[in-house]
Amino acid sequence: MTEHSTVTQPAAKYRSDYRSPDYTITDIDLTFDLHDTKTTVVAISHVVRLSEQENAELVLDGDDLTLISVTVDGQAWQDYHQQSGHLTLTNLPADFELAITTEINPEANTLLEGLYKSGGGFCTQCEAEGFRRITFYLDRPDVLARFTTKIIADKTAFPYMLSNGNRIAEGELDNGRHWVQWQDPFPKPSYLFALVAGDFDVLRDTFTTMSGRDVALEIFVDKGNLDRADYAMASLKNSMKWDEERFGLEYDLDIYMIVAVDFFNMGAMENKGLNVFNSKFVLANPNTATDTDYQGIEAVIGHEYFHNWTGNRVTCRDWFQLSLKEGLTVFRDQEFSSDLGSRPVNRIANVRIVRGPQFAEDRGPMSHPIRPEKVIQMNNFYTLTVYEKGSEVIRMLHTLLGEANFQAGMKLYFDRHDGTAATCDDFVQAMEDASGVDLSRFRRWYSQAGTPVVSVSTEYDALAKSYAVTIKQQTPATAEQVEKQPLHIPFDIELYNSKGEVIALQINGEAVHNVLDVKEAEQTFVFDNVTEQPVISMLREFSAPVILEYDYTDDELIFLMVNASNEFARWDAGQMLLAKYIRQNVAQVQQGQSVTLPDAVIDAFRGALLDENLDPAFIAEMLTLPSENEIAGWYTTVDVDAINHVVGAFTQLLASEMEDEFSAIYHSLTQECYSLDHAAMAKRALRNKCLSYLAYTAQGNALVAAQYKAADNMTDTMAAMSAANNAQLDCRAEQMADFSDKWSHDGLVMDKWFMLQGTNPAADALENVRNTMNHPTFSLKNPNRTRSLVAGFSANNPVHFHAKDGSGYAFLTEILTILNTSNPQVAARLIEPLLKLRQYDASRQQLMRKQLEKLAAMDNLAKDLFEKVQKALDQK
Ligand code: B3K
Ligand code: ZN
Repeated sequence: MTEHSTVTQPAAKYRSDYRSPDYTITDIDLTFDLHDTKTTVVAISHVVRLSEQENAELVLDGDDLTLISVTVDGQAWQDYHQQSGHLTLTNLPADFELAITTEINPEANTLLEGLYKSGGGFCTQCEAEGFRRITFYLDRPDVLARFTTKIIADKTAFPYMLSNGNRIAEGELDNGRHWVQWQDPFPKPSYLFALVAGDFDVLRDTFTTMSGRDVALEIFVDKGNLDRADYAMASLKNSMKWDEERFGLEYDLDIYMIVAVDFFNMGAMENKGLNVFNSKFVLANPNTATDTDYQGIEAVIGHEYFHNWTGNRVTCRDWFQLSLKEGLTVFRDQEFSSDLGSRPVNRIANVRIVRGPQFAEDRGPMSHPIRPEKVIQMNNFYTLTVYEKGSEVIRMLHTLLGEANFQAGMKLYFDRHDGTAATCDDFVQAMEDASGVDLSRFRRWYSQAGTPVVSVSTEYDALAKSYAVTIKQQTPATAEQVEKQPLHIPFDIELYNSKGEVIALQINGEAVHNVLDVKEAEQTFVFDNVTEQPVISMLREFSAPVILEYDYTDDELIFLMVNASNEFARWDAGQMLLAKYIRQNVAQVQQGQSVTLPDAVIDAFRGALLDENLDPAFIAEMLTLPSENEIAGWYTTVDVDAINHVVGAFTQLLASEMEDEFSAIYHSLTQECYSLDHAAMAKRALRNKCLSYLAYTAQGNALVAAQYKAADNMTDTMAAMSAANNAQLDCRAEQMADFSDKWSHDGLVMDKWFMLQGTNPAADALENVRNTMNHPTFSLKNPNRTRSLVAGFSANNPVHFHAKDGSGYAFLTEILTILNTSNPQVAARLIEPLLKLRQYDASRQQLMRKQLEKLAAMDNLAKDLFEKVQKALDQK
């Protein structure tokens, strides 16, 4: 850690302080002479003054750099000074060539930001502000330059040397080194720069675009991993085709490269023409990857590809606008997965994330609008709010405008902003102008933080044959924003008669759309010609990221589970029914009473399990209880033990009451041969869901042990291991030992095993986690390993993380103290569960506070942690 990345009182930046730059850089020519510990970077930029002030200073960003020389128009330049992350040049001409030579140490770069070593190779990560760790530069997204990059390295160790754009020249040097030069014709901000050098196996293919151009596709993986790259390649081709068909968007370079690396702080990075990926989102074959892994690969490959238009061709003016590219690109990747696979199952998975961790973020000290107002460390704002809620905001626009108007808005957005750095307002304006839909109140979604609560009451008037629906909205105060205003909420409803038929909606005799425009704090809609008391389905498709409150009877929910016209609404009714009884039983358990569930509720789930008209993957979702973390979010003060007890008891109750059905379906879904199509995945999903319940019955151990032994794919292997882990079956120990023997050489596969250790429900879970840190495959230097084991425990094992003696909190703090120096970005992710102290009882709060104060007292606390620790400690 250097003085540049740790500061005691880091400064905040505010969205309202945006100023256009005084200078811009139109072209940059980079030369990298790569060496592990001393890489020389020569950056020759064409700088143009934009400011009218002739004496404007040029303030370049730079972190952790050794400055060797500065010249202006070929002359050594003396008028500069270097200070806390900046190189400031003065007395400059209006238009000049700036040459800067710096030295960096990639091997010592454990932050994995800037240029670093991953395994034997070099790679870069520049978003958000990593380019300043490579050279002094205007490291802000509204400075767009054409990049030319020359790379020099040892020929044997680094046969492949890659950068953005097209390869324009290459050659040999006499000292065993070689060079290559790349040119990217598209002006781009520095965060999209990438460089990779190493020795790889390469999977090659081509894609012919809609206008008939051939694009070379290349996926670079570690040697020996070629048999794990096919699915990524297929996903890439599917993405390219889908973006042409659904959005009319064609790829623009002649080559698209993806490099898989083992050391990476997040999922992947959309660098122009040269994506760098966490190997987790590239490498898969049936022996190493589960169906969930495959789905993740498809989504992330799609996501990064879609950024080429939403992010790269049109980028962000400043980092406060991050959701402009991320919310929109998440929306696009969700649509991609939904168009290729099951729309309801994808929607359910996405909604679980919003209702679980995103709503939790809204309640916590880091709560912020999708377009934040104040930032200390930008990397801290790559959040579920910016990404997932950001995508929900785009989805609401799509719901309000419809596909045709939405696509017209996209087209107008590209017509206006292609090749530039834009704002969220620019995007909404294009949508408004193209559709004619008034979005004035809708814009508040960009500036207001928190989760709105929508409470509904209904009244049926048999005499007037009218049905009144009163909708109230209110957003509770959040950490840094107390005042809230009503939002424009698209509220999708349907009414059913007792036969389960849809009642056409009309108001004053006129047909109305099923998406109601809710804009006021309170609004009543009176539907007429309703000839019997209807059952209402609301917030269909989760049409807005809000909490719905309505007093449904059990009968109504059971009715909707069977009769709602779309699968999402049927699932949601099931979830509401479960929620009702989970809440009731948590209260019972707190009173020392036992857990009960009415037969009618069990029968409703039995009905879903046995419904042959339903997609098996959807049935598996119906039978999935909300997570303990999601349930925790329903309470002001969370009782982790009672919640855990109720979830466990419900699982056992459903298992024993429905054992015969689970068993019959489990055996009927045995697959003769493994395949990766959606139908086969769906069957595995339901079969393994049955196993997860059967694990709690008398036949559990035998069944789970047999599945582990017979499994010919990682999905079935992991399903058996998770079942054994969750139900603490006798076969667990043997399976864990066998798996570790078999896969210790492969960190990516072992992550699944580390995750099981982290989430182990056993009483001695923490001791096991500590022992597991000594496993030869484990390393705190690797973000994937760290997340699997440590976050497996701290984020996904609430009962043990929140142990009453505070041991879980103390453990996390030990890890954070180490990562604070080596990789603060990963530390800042891991600290999340500790920030939510306000949601726990007084004694736990005190223990959590003690750990946060310990961190706050560190004299080298990284600004990544500083920002979060301070917010948590400040929260009222
Ligand atoms: N844009 C990157 C995320 C960069 C995170 C920087 N800390 C990946 C993505 O969202 O596609
Ligand atoms: Zn993204």
